[in-house]
Amino acid sequence: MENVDVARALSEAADLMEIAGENAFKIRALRNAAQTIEGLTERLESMAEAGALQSIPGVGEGIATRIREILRTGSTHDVAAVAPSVPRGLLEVMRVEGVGPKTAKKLHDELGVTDLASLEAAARAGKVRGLDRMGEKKEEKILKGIEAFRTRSGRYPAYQAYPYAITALERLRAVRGVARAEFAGSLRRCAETVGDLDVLVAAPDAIAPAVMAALVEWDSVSEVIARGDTKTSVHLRNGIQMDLRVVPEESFGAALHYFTGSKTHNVAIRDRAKRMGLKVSEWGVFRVTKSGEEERISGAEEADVFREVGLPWIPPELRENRGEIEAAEKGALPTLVDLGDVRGDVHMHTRETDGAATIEEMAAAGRERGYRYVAITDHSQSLTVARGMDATRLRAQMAAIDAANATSHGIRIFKGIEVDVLGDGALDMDSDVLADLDVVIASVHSKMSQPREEMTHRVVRAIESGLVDVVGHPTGRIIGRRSAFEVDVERMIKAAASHGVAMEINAYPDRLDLSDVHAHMAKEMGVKIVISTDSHSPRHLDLVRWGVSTARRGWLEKQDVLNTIAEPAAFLKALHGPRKRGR
Ligand code: DGT
Ligand code: CA
Ligand code: CA
Ligand code: ZN
Repeated sequence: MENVDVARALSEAADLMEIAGENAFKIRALRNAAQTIEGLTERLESMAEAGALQSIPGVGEGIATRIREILRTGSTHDVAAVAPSVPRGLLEVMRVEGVGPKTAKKLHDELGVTDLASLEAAARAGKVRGLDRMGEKKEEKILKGIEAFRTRSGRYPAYQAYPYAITALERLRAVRGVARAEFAGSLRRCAETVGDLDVLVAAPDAIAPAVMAALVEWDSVSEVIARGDTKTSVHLRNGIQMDLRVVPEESFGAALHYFTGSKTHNVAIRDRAKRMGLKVSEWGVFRVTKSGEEERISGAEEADVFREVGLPWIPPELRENRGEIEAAEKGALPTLVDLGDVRGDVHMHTRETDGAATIEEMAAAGRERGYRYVAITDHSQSLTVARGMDATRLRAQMAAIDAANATSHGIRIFKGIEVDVLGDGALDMDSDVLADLDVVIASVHSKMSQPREEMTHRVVRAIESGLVDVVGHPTGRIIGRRSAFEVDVERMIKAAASHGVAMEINAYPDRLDLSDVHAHMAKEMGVKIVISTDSHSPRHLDLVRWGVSTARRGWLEKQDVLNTIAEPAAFLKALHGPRKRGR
């Protein structure tokens, strides 16, 4: 079980306990613990084994007991205790916009609502409007909320929101008198999903109305939620919310820092400032005098905020309160890998299986990006939906790659495969063919609901085969659609470490697999990373930026990422390690 699962179980317990009317302090403690755990890089399972749970800030004996319960059973005794009166389906009900624990309780007690379906039925039958302080409008809002919940479950993969942010900035920067415009929030931190978009504009007060007008008149806006002098919130056509704030230029840096977050990073910075006799807010940095007066000292630039609290500027991707402030203090911030550091892409498909282009077209796309090498890695035969290759077809493709290398200049095309890891951990290709390839990616594409032990053993067996160079999309998740399969990521990474096998960060933006936290774990355990696009057409090569963002969020530096090596031969040597020495 991963830390995020424990965090979710804790906050769900808190929600259910709130409906049941349990002690508010207990509930608060559970929520705080959930938040802390989400940002933890160490695995709770290992910490529990070592008896170290209580070394986590905010985790006392009571919470530690609950964490152990969750690790063992998936839930806490609190949930069992309230279960007779509070059905679990209410968790979903509370995720509907405008429905919190209080409303959920009312809906349950008075209308017998137990889940999303019964809420919808009650609202459609016009029963919700009759409740105390509800009314017809609220009922409508709930129905809308249910629909929205179903289509998007509240959060969007960042790549779906990103283009809107870019276009919004263009519009806003075009308004006369606007000095600067940037997006902030989770999108700027390069989080994999975003709840809403936060956009910041620096402009004089007199210009603010024109700025707001530029937003609400944009044809991508479907609904204006709130319009004010300094803040306007809208819904965009794809359902996502955008918050626009206008601040004076002298506050822009402080506001950018504040609205970039994360919340827990902000709190830590603010506490630090306080200890130094300063106050940091979205309006600037202030010195607090003995008499309690505040004197503004800076805030036009984001770097001001960090400088005043004695720190170097911290890249937004690191601002999750996962140790970045301590690292900055010690001068130990990582020099994060950059998009420009990437020199090749070694996971892509062609028409031979489920890709849309030829070997030459994919190689040309790599050359256009300035890459020194690409690897063609089509599917193996058991993946019949993708018309996977048998050994004969693969041998023929290898010959075609040799021919392409003979005529194409400026880029080396590696021979590769994305070979299926079969249910028992065997590889879906003859080992003598695999041994002749440059790049062997092993991926799980089938039987994804295997129990955790079986899945872990399966992947570890593939890693131990001595034939695999990279584990492809190691947890199998699809953001917003499919959760990771049950697998012990730590054991997988450990096996990769002892066999010199690399792990992929699949840059496909709804995969981002490994995730930031797991990529960091790999780095810590000495496993090299390959950032790959898994391209199925030439344009997909551009998706590499999402993989780089994930790597940066995982604190990775250039030397942690193999495909930052420029020379094709040097890359292969580093990829193979002792496995294919002498080739
Ligand atoms: P999201 O939208 O859920 O993907 O995540 P964020 O981080 O974009 O969160 P959002 O949009 O609620 O707020 C943007 C930033 O504003 C957030 O990262 C930090 C700052 N912020 C918002 N509310 C608070 C707060 O109550 N306390 C502090 N310290 N910062 C806040
Ligand atoms: Ca946001
Ligand atoms: Ca927001
Ligand atoms: Zn795959």
